[in-house]
Amino acid sequence: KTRNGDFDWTSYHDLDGIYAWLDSLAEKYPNTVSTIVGGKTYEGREIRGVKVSFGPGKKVAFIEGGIHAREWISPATVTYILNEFLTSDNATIRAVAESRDWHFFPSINPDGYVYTQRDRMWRKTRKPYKNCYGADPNRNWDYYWMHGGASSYECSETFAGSEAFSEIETKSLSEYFNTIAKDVDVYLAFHSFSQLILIPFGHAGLEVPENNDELHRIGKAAAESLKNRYGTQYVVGNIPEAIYVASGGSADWARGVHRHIRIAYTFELRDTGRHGFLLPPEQIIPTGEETLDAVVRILNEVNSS
Ligand code: ING
Ligand code: ZN
Repeated sequence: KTRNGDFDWTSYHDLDGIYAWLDSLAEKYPNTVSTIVGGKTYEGREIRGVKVSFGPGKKVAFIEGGIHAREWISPATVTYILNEFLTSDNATIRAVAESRDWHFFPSINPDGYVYTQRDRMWRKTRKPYKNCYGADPNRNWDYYWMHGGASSYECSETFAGSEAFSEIETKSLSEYFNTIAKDVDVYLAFHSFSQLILIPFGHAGLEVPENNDELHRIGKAAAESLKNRYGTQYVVGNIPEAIYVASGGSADWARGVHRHIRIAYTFELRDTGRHGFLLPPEQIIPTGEETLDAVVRILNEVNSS
């Protein structure tokens, strides 16, 4: 679908537009969708999401987007997938949607996202530090915090924060996550750009998860399904080999602290640099379609193994 009510995937939406659409889903699908607050921000906003549940007794898949403010294709893709799970009549998509409870948080750095309306290339949070604003919320989670690929200088784009969970956004969202973690078995984070499916862990020292082989196998299957749609090529690998050493990421924390969460990936969506963070809005729907194919494949692989 390209439209659901007042919302579509032919242009990028601001935070108020996304939040209003989440509210409209809870009204439109009252038996299936409820709005949830996953945390709060430095400037006093809520980190808002929706829970999608087609019935009791399901494991939970957790989906986050927008941790980096300028990566606009991430919230757009997360809302696209959410919409398909609610509206698709494709039997495979329906079965995957109904195989889990879903927690969708399209924009987990709302202050930063709002700020990108004025400063399009903003990445970090908006908490003021001594000389500069903001920490990198994907260097701020409390698992091997500051163990490589992160900066202690507050003006750096990868400033890890003054301590682990120094940012209210990561601290409050992690506390929310801890309340549901026992039921979670899949964690997916969405970034852009580079066309990668990243496997934990990112810190220095090349620790790999106990199920590294499984994560590579499922990741490659997801990349194959994604490519089958429009030919878009993704590379699959552990974070340090596929991109760079980077510690304090959200999916590493979910996988590393909650060891029963065996399936955790970070996607780097389109493209490979031609447009970079400024991906044209004409690419939102194709990116949504192919990424949905990958997510459906991941869940199908997990559900059948
Ligand atoms: N890339 C990610 C970043 O935070 C990453 C790569 C993913 C690092 C997962 C650590 C963990 O730097 C972008 N583009 O943000
Ligand atoms: Zn990012």
